Amino acid sequence: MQIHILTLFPEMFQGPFNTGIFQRAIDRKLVRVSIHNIRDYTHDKHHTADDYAYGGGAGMVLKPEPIFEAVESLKSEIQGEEGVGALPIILLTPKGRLFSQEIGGELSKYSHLILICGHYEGIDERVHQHLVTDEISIGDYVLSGGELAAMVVVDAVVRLLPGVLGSEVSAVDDSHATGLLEYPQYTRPAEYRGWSVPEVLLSGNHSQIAKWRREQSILRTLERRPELLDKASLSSEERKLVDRLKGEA
Ligand code: 6GU
Repeated sequence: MQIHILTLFPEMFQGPFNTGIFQRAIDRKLVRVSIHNIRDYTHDKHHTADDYAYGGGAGMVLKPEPIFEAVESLKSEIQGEEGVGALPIILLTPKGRLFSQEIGGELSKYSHLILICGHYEGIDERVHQHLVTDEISIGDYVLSGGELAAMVVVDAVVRLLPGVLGSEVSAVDDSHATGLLEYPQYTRPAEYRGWSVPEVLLSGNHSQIAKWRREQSILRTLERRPELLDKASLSSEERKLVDRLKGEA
């Protein structure tokens, strides 16, 4: 997958993509991330990317021209390559649809993504109306710009690309992959400061372990994020368990 990020602050992207799982994915050529400075697509000598809002009010608005030109230039470059299908052009903005594991999964299917980092003050409406194909927010709070949100989305998507994680199963049990929060994990020592690892995990009984983990996922989800249970796929027995526990609470 090739990911293009358009931003006014390219320096913010030093670091997150140069560590751990991400760096390994880049080294193995499973993903390429290119950062583009929106200012490089301006034509005046001050490289002006924003301007006053028509109608007045505080805050500057990102101008449409450099963003259109940057995206169009990338688009023609990308569409010259072979085997390119639909090309999502995604604006990161608190006005977007709420990002989720499911949306991460959808995005992981594309060969290319273009992400545009918006700014809190705003972006000219013609970009929303006539350029982007999708708008994403990462939560109900306001960040100063879309950069951190773009990093969040890219991280969540890259983990899902085939071959990125050590073993294919690692992503399967992740919190949210199943629609439930993940079960508790333990490693050695079996007892630490008097706190023991649950007996069943030491038993070697794989079906009992799987059953315990599944229950723990359900319990933890019920405790912390009960609304997730409405959408999770549960067996009829698990449904009954949830209804019983809800009744007790
Ligand atoms: Cl995508 N951008 C900004 N500026 N703030 C946000 C956001 C995005 N998602 C949540 N808050």
